Amino acid sequence: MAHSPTTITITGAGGQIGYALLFRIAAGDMLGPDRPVRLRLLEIPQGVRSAEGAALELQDCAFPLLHSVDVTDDIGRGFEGSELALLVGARPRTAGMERGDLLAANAGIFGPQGKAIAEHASDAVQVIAVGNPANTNALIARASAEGVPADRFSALTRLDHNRAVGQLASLLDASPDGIRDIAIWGNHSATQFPDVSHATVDGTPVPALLADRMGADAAALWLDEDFVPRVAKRGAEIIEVRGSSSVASAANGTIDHVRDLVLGRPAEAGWTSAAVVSTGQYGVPEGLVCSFPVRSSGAGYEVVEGLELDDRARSRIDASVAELVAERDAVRELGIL
Ligand code: NAX
Repeated sequence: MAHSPTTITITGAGGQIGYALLFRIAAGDMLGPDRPVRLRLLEIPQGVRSAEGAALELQDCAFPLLHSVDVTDDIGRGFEGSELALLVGARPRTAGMERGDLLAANAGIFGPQGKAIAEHASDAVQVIAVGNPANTNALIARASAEGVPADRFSALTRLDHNRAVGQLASLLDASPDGIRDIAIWGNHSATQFPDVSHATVDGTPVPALLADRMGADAAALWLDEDFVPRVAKRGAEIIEVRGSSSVASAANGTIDHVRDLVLGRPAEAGWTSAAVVSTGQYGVPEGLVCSFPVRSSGAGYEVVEGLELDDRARSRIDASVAELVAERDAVRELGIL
């Protein structure tokens, strides 16, 4: 039976990531070749022309799956009937801006969007925060979306996950396909912990592979001083080399995140990573939007539980979670939560 069109809202659709995302969604890369899409591009007035330009180009692609495109700066209309709300537009940090200022500016975006989602979106809506600070923006949207269940909110750490897979594939001369069970823990920030302690390459444990290749001490050093900071600070590296921030890879991570969330991820593909609302797993305070290793059978992400964490992992995860707690507390101090 033919699927009816899925209604997808993309905020910040006139921006860079929006431009990389829209064409892949319309081509069927996100929901597959049998699901038509109805796109709602939500912008602020200054971004509407750019989104309208993208809409013209979408028309020029004549994508068979593209049911319709609606560009608006009306928040209620933007989320009307939305089944997938991709919250990409955000207020970037500018020179001299303190964390509190950044959180307050983004609360002014993600709070009203959460409320509009509760009022206008489909009962089945899934909300994905991409705009930074992504974890706390998801927390703010959730707090403002009365009646929408917590498990409908997630934030993007799939780009970090893919970056970790890419780094390991390159070092070990392996195909990314053969790499399983990497995990990104914590915040989508420089404090995140990319964890390979449970990972395998073509079935062989990564810690053993690294120790064989460089010796156990050198492997531990490589992980702490090369791999972890390289993945965690990859965004800054891209800016330095490319002269502007990650765009195509961020759009690709978003596509991967939503596809696995909605269509499920084959068990043989192993885990992936996503920031979801904690229910207290691994001691992460309830309600924080924290990145965990996750699985999906197509009805949302489930945290992979019961993994053993050594002292190194525990202290790195605790440090990133402490940053999430500080962000949440700063938002509370502003009277937003
Ligand atoms: P751009 O500045 O190119 O685009 C942002 C767009 O959002 C603009 O068109 C702007 O008009 C629009 N916008 C601002 N406020 C809005 C509102 N209230 N409603 C609707 N639209 C609004 O940024 P871009 O490069 O596209 O990045 C978007 C966000 O993604 C940024 O916050 C960025 O930091 C974040 N990223 C998140 C990543 C992740 O892995 N979670 C990685 C990539 C990226 O850094």
